[in-house]
Amino acid sequence: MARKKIALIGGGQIGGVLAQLISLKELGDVILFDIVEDLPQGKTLDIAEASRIDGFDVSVKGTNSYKDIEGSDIVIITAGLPRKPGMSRDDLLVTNAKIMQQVAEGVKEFASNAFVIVISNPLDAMVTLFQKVSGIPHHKVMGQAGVLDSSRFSTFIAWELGVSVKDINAMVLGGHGDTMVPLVRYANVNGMPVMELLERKYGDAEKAKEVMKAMVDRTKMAGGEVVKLLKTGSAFYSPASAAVQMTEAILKDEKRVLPTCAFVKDQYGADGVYLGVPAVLGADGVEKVLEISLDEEETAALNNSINAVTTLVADMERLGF
Ligand code: A3D
Repeated sequence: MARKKIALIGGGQIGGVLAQLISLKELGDVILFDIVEDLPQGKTLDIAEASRIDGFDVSVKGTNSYKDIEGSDIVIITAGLPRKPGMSRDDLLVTNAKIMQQVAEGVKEFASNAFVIVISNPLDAMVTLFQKVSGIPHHKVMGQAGVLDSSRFSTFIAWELGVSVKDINAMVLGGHGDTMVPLVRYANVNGMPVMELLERKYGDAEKAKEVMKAMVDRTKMAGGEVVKLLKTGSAFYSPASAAVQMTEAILKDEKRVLPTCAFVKDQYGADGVYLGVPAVLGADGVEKVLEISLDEEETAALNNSINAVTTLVADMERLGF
């Protein structure tokens, strides 16, 4: 079987970690594209020179030419500016939309058969724009946000309960912004509801709710917390890990159920929009969106998030994108 080819568009912080992780896991040959001359070549040379030490054997190369992404099986896009302290993801809209248009043209020309995972912010709008410009079918174009947001939520729960993060199952739905919806009721530790464990820990239902609310709020603001500490950019290790998990699910036809920014048709009260939902990822990309029942509060929160996403996409369209 021919080796898979994975193109990374954007050779900045996330792009570099993606190239290293994909090489370490030998998921395929890596081509790292950036408009900055020599940057992707330098990063990939550095990574390749660790291959003897880490024991991986794939081709990992940098380029400034879209021609080199030809025949890619998967394209992961991180091109675009990250946030600086005090900025919201939506503040990046105009700058990153211009970049995304160029990227979509490049991918359309040279890798239109690829599956595409967008990471650039504002995520939901960038996925929508990429799909519109590239014309690649909806089930092959998706965004990474929910895997990371869910991992952040899971990490906070694990710390709070003093148990292994490996046993936490917690999911975040909706758009990748302040309106995201961490699903508290479904969060569990190997099947045991997190809320019950918190109530037992504190012997007080109100206190348990307070502690959970703090974790939910921290999850929603987790990207900003990292931006504030880094001062010069945003999270990059964890978004790269998240996109690699999605890549692996597709390349290995794993049928993983991962919160994905997927095109939703008449589900969760949304129709014809990209939104964070539980999706089955396999050899056909987004193979299915799984729908679960939401209570009144969860439905209201998700509707609020759908509104935020549709408003942002409408703003983007009004600006001519
Ligand atoms: P950064 O380190 O600045 O890398 C971005 C790269 O894009 C730079 O190397 C630029 O040279 C390159 N670039 C700029 N214009 C173009 C272009 N036209 N074509 C190709 N490449 C170009 O940023 P980063 O890697 O830290 O973050 C990348 C993006 O991911 C930003 O938009 C972030 O906001 C976003 N992000 C998303 C998440 C999610 O979970 C969705 C998390 C963290 C960051």
